[in-house]
Amino acid sequence: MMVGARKWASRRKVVFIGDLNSGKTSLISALVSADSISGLLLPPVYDVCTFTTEVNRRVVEMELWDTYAQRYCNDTRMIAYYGSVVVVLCFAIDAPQSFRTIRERWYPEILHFVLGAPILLVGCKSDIRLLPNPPVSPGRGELITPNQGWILADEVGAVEYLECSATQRDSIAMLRDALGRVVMSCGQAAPSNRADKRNCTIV
Ligand SMILES: Nc1nc2c(ncn2[C@@H]2O[C@H](COP(=O)(O)OP(=O)(O)OP(=O)(O)O)[C@@H](O)[C@H]2O)c(=O)[nH]1
Ligand SMILES: [Mg+2]
Repeated sequence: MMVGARKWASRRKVVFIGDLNSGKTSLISALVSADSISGLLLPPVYDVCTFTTEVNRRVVEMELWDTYAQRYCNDTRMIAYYGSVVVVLCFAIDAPQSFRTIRERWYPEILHFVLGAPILLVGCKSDIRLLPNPPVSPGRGELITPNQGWILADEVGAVEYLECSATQRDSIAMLRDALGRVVMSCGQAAPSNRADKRNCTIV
């Protein structure tokens, strides 16, 4: 379909995965809201929302699927995985446990359910790095460094690694552009058991 000089590409599914409190919902809220978000972010009203961006004058429409880490939500997460063409894998830079879980839980799960979907690795809550005395909760340890993020991105074969702040909207535009490019480079929603591996081209 053509609208003016812009072409519309069909809607594609993107799933957001990561630990409890890693910042998935806030990231989605920041992506879909035009204005800056300050203070506490609202809990999700919808678990799926549509989001439109433009890449090379092509309108890319996505379905952003929010998920929950809890075991009792495994079934609904499976539904979210089904047919997703891109995975946004989130951890919070102030929660090393959420970083470790990427390796131990989320990456194996992704390989199992959406093998071949490109991964965007996102270090959420990057604003915390800029605080004079970053609050490190008991048992949490040090903040995750950008270098650690890049190493993990390499390990999981992520096509991009970004650090974002949903509250400050830092790098949200970069995430939107990266998502648009990656989604655009992928084919139509595919069945979750497809065997081809990372066959997308980044445009
Ligand atoms: N400082 C800071 N806090 C954030 C940011 N994004 C989210 N938070 C806070 O982190 C907490 C968790 O954020 P959510 O977006 O609900 O995280 P989630 O991954 O959706 O959590 P679950 O749905 O419970 O799995 C909330 O208290 C947010 O206000 C951010 O960019 N910076
Ligand atoms: Mg959430």
